[in-house]
Amino acid sequence: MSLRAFLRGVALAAFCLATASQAAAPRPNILFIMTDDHAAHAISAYGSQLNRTPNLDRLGAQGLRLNRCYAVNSICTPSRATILTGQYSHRNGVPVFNHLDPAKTTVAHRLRDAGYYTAMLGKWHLGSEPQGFDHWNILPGQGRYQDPILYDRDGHRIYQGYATEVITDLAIDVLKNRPKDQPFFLMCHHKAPHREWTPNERYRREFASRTIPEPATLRDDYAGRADALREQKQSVFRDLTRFDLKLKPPAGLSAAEQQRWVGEKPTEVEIEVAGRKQILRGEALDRWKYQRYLQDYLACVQSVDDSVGRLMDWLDANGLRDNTLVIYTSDQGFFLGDHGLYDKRFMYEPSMRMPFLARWPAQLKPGTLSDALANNTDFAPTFLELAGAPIPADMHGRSLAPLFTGGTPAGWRDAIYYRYYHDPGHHDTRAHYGLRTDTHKLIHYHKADQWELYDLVNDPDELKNLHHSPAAQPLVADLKSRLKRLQHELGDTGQFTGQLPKDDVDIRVKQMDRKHPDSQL
Ligand SMILES: [Ca+2]
Repeated sequence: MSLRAFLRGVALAAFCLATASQAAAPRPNILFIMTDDHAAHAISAYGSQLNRTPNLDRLGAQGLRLNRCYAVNSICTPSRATILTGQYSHRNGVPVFNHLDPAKTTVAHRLRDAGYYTAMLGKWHLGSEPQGFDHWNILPGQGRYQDPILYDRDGHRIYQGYATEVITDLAIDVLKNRPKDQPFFLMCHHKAPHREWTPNERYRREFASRTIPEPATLRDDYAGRADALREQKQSVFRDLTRFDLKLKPPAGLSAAEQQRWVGEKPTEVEIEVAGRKQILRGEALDRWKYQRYLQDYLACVQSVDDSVGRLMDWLDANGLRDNTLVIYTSDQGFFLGDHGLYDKRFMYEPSMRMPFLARWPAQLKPGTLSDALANNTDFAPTFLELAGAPIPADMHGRSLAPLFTGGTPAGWRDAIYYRYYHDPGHHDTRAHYGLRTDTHKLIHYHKADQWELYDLVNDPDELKNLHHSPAAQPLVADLKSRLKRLQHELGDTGQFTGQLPKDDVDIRVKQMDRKHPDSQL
C-alpha cells in the first residue's frame, strides 16, 4: 500500500472510529526520541568526522534521513514549544525562556483526543507542567546527569544512575505498561548531551584518551562578518569555565569560594601528564580546551546512541517494529568548535540544523533520503496526519509525510524563516532573523542593522559574507523581498523584544526547584 493510500485509509478509519466505534486501521505508534543540543555533525549517518554512532546510523539506514531539517529559533525552550504547537515562537508565545502557557492546546491533546495513549518522559524545560499527556515524568528544569530527580503528578523521587540510562529504562517501562488497545505517542527526551557534558564513567574514560579532529573553522577570525560574531560569549577558547572543563578546585576553599572558582574562565591550567605537572597557556591551552569539551560532549552522545539501540531492540523483540514510527532528533544543533564556538542560537548551519532520522518499516523504505527544507514546526502536523487527525489552520508547519517517499515533492517550500530573540541573554548572542533557501542564507542582525549573505553551495562553512558584493545585489534584493513576504505570511509582526519576562515560571515548577537547587531552571 502506498503512503498516500495508507493515509486515506487512516482518515477513513478515524472517521469510522468517531462514528461507529469500530476498530481503527493500524495507525502507527510514534516514539519520538529527542536529545538536547545534539548536532547532526556528531552522528556518523550525517558524515561525522568525530565519532561513530552505530545505532543512530541503523535507525536512519532502516528508514529516512532528512538532510535539511532546521530549528526556527535555535534554543531549547522555544524549540520544544514549537514542536508541541507546530507554531513559530511569535505565535506560541515562547520566544525565549518563558513558560509555555498550560492552557495552550498542544499536539499531545490532539493525539489523545484522536485515541492515542500519550506519554512524556525526561527533559521538558517549558516552565509549566505537561498538559495533554496520560502519563508524564520529567526532570525539573535542566535536570542533572547523575542520580536525576524526576517528578510526576504525584511528587518526585531520585532515580539512581546516569540520566540517559534512567530515562531509557523509564521509556521501556512506559512501553511495557501502556494500554495495549491504543496506539501510543511517547516523547522520550534526554538531557544529554547538554552542557555541562557529564558522561557516564565508561565513556568518560574511553573518550579521555582520544584526540578529536579540529574543525576547519575553529580559529575563524570573523573577517567581513557582523559584529555579533565578535560580541558573543560562547567561545571555546575564551568562555568555557573550569566547571565545563571538569577542573577540581584546590583544597581549603569554602563552598562559596569553590563555586566562584569553578565558574571562572581559566587563562592558564595546570594538568598532570605521566605523573608530571604541566602549565598550559595560549595556544596549547586553546587546543586542550577544545579536546576536553569535545571528549565529554561525544562521550555523552555515545550513551544516547546506546539508548536508541536499546529502544529499537525492545520494539523489535516485542512485536512493535513494523508499525512504530521511531524518530530521532535534537531540539537544535550545536557548535562543535565550528567558528570557534560551543553553543547554539545563531542561524549558522551547525546550530540551526537538526538531525532527523526515522524508521517505520510498514511505510518507510530503507535508505530513504530527502533534501527538502523541513523544520520543527512540521513535526506536530506530521503526527496529526499519521494519526488521521485534522491539522489545525493555526499551525505554521506542514506534514512531512510527503517526504517519506524520498526526494522533494513538487510545490514544497523553497525557504525557511528563522528568528532568534533572546538578547541580552546567555552568551550575549544578538537577536537576529533571516531566510535559508536551498542555496543561500540571508541574516539580519536588526539591532545593529547589519546583514550577512552566504552562498551555501560554494561556501558551506559560511565564511564569506557577500552582502556588500556588487555582483550579489540583485540576489540581495530578491532575498530581502522574499524574507519580508515570508514574515507577512507567517504573521511575524516583530511584537517580541526578546526580553525574558520576569517570574515567568509556573509556581509548582518553582517549588520543585527550591527543593532541589541543583536542578537549576
Ligand atoms: Ca537545546
